Amino acid sequence: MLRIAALPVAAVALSGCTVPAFGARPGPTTTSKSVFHLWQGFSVGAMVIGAFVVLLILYAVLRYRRKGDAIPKQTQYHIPLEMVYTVVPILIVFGLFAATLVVENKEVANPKTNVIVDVNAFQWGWKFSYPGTSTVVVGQTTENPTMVIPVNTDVHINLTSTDVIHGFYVKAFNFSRYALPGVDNQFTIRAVNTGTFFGQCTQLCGLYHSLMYFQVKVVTMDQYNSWLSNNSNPSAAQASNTANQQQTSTHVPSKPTASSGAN
Ligand SMILES: [Cu+2]
Repeated sequence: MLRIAALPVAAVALSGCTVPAFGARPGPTTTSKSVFHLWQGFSVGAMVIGAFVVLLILYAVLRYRRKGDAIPKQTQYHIPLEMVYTVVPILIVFGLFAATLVVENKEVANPKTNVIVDVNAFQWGWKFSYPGTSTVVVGQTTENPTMVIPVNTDVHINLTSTDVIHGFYVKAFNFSRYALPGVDNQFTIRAVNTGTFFGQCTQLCGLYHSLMYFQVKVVTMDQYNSWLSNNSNPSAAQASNTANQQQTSTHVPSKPTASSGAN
């Protein structure tokens, strides 16, 4: 019985790519792929158990359907069977818990790296600054600022908020974190595919929350380095730092091309 239950789990572990996606996507980062495989494992497990339960129900319905008025033999207190149906679900829950723990530990691991991005959320936009350089990208609402990061490299993110709670969410990364005022939320992303990925604020944070977009662009290390030097702007970095300190909730974008269907 346990061996049968272990089969689909082994199938997922050994050949994650041939198992159906169940509506999710592997995404471009190491952790997005882990989350995806966890989702596949949960889905396969749920389907196996669901099928098992349906078969048992069908068996009971057909085998013990009413045949005359005699009450069939009543049985209870089958201790071994009761132990099995208590212990097996507990083992399954432990298995799901352990698999989740492994993936979550990957998500919160912060390996040492030289690539650091300070991500600051504010009403209603994002500021991406690269410590040790004078490169700063700021954009609000429809300006859609872009965070550029190198591929196959651990990128350490320091996530903060200037005013209220925001949510840093990149759908393709299968990842979301709060940006909290007064809290430095740290995490590490390691993208293994290049590309441009859509991100947005996921915490209702005020008037133009629905326009609080950004992009993450994953490029090669060479492209990243040349982008950094091309966008280095000491005076802008200085100005942006000062501006950031002065940002208030009255900072309203000049042209909010609001489309209510945008979000
Ligand atoms: Cu927000």
